[in-house]
Amino acid sequence: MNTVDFLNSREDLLSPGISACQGCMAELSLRVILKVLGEKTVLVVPPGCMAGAAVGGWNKSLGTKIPAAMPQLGNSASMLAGIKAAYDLVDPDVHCLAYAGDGGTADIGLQALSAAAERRDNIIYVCNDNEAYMNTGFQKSGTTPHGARTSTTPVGSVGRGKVNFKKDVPMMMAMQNTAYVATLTPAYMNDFVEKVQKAATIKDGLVYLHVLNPCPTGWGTKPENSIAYARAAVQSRYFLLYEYRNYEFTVSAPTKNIREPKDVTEFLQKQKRFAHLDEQDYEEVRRVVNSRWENLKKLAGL
Ligand SMILES: Cc1ncc(C[n+]2csc(CCOP(=O)(O)OP(=O)(O)O)c2C)c(N)n1
Ligand SMILES: [Mg+2]
Repeated sequence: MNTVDFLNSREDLLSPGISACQGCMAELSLRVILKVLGEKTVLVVPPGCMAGAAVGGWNKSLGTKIPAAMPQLGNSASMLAGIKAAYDLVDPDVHCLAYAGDGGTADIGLQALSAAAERRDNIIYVCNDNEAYMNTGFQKSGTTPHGARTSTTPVGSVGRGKVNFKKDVPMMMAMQNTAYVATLTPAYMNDFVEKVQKAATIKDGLVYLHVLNPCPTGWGTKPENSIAYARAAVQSRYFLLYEYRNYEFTVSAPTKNIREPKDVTEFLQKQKRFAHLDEQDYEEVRRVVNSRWENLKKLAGL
């Protein structure tokens, strides 16, 4: 069955319509993940866009058809590990899923996440990376890229966007031998669905899925172009698609099959958060993108 038919055959477990911003890829990604994992899933979503828009729900009812709860911003992994321990007593096949933002993952929730991976708690932890604290008004996070304008890394007489570079959380998780790590984005839906399907089969520890989800509101892009930005991120090697399991890295087909990578400007140029960047900045981004790709090739033995 092809991916479209497969997804159409699965029950939609998220509130109908779109309750987030137009063009929000975080909502699409969560919808697909829930379709793949199915109704025997328990969800936690810490404060952030998806807790507010999709899961917290309206009129005192949940926005999901499955049990969902909101942990604190920093403790999703530890709270979910406790939920999983309780479910293991009644039904070990229940998927325990966290869908956390990049701020809740790369910054404030990192200790809880790393500890759960080290304990090999059998939970599925998804980082919805929209590259800033979006729900509270575009503040910089650890995964905000170099140069990006946010409300805490302004552009003008006081600065030129974020000075430091993006924290590479999936690589950190691989380096601590997390049971399964994958990077994914909804622009490559076959790859996306395959990785979530694989995540559902992992029984020996924590699954960490890092999803790049363009955010039109925070990035200053048109809602109808979100998928195009996600595709440009992959095609320029700004965002590398790969998997890690048992000390082995595998570069995923959409990244592996790139013959002529697009220039990073394909990804950066029409985003308002990068509007102030000049050729020297682009060159710096190219240098980092290239180093990360060379590093991944070595790890994957390419
Ligand atoms: C300890 C703590 N600090 C700050 C907040 C306020 N807060 C709520 S949502 C949010 C943004 C979270 O950003 P991210 O995790 O990237 O998720 P996004 O909003 O981008 O989906 C913040 C800072 C909070 N809830 N708890
Ligand atoms: Mg975010």
